[in-house]
Amino acid sequence: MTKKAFISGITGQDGSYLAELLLNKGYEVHGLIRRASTFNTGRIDHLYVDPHDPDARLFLHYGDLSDGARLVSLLASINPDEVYNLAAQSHVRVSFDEPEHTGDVTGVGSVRLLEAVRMAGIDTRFYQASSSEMFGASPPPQSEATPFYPRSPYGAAKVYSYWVTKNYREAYGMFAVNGILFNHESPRRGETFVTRKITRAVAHIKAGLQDDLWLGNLDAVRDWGYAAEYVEGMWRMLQADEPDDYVLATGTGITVRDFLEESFAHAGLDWHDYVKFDERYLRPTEVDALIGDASKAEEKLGWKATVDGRALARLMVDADLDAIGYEAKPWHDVVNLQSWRAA
Ligand code: NDP
Ligand code: GDR
Repeated sequence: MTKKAFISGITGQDGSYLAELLLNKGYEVHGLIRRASTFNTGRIDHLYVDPHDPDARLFLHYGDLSDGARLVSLLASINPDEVYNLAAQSHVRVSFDEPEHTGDVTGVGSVRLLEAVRMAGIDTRFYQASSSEMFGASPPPQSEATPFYPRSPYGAAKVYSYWVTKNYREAYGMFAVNGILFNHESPRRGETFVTRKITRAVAHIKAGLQDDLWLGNLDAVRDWGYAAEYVEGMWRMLQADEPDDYVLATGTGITVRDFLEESFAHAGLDWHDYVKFDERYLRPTEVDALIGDASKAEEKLGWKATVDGRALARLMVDADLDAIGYEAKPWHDVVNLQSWRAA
């Protein structure tokens, strides 16, 4: 029997890697997408097959985590074996600008989906995209046993989702798990998260298309891993014998400044020449240091990260150079690229 998965947030970074992983494993994948006035499926277009094709295994459905009735009817008609709740207003800085919306989607949205599973009366396993932001001010290393101390409306909304997922597990015997994931990045990372903002700027500066890079706090420490590896961990959590909560992380932390240095140096540039400070990118309350202890996931799920923050910086710079058509070869200089663009 073909397994069916339902993914909210399929158009996001993680959703796209997870859809790829599940399709490769033979799943039929159903994704929730928001109606937008322009196409928002760029990250999954390469997976799309016309639904009229008898071999199609990826199906997209309009819906929104703010619309509970739609979630109930969708889940009842799809009857998935696994539900992955990846949808969220996921930007921490933006959550200070839009706290109510963030609470509604990133917090209450999770209970809408859990309740939809219950009301649809389906037997399914549920994954909640919990976050290291829940630890906030609790000092590293952070593990499943570390107390939560969120420092943003986003972090607080994720704490609510964490507890409500755990509550549905205990109250209704649902196979519902929290993956507490530390920062994970990739060439598909949204352009306003700091890693991608940096690597994209490196490529544009190298190509002579950008002069400056405006950033906020460079002292924050993050445990950056590679998103393609983290979605494998999500899947493994739902294949376990018992539902449980797991941290996924690399176990090493570097500062934003370190990531900057590695990214610029990889392209033969010195970041000091380009980076400027803009207080708009500061947060009213910052999370100073996140470094995860993922030993439980290694022991129980056999999951381990292999790409650390510095390797990730190099990988992302290469991808961003490729994306603008810049071949990172010594003989291919900026002048050539500019003439290529003009052609
Ligand atoms: P993205 O921001 O890349 O993707 C978020 C997804 O949620 C998009 O598909 C977006 O749709 C969708 N979405 C937003 N609002 C709604 C809504 N109201 N209804 C339905 N869908 C909605 O996030 P990531 O892929 O990076 O992260 C996936 C999940 O994991 C998120 O919940 C995030 O908070 C969490 N997380 C991420 C970590 C990371 O480092 N990446 C670490 C820990 C947790 P659209 O494309 O239309 O905007
Ligand atoms: P984060 O990621 O808040 O950890 O949340 P982000 O990349 O936004 O910030 C990381 C650190 O970089 C500092 N910073 C800047 N950040 C941004 N976005 N833009 C800047 O210009 C800038 N300058 C410095 C920030 O202050 C911060 O300390 C991500 C999201 O994916 C969440 O959804 C997820 O839950 C957590 O990771 C784990």
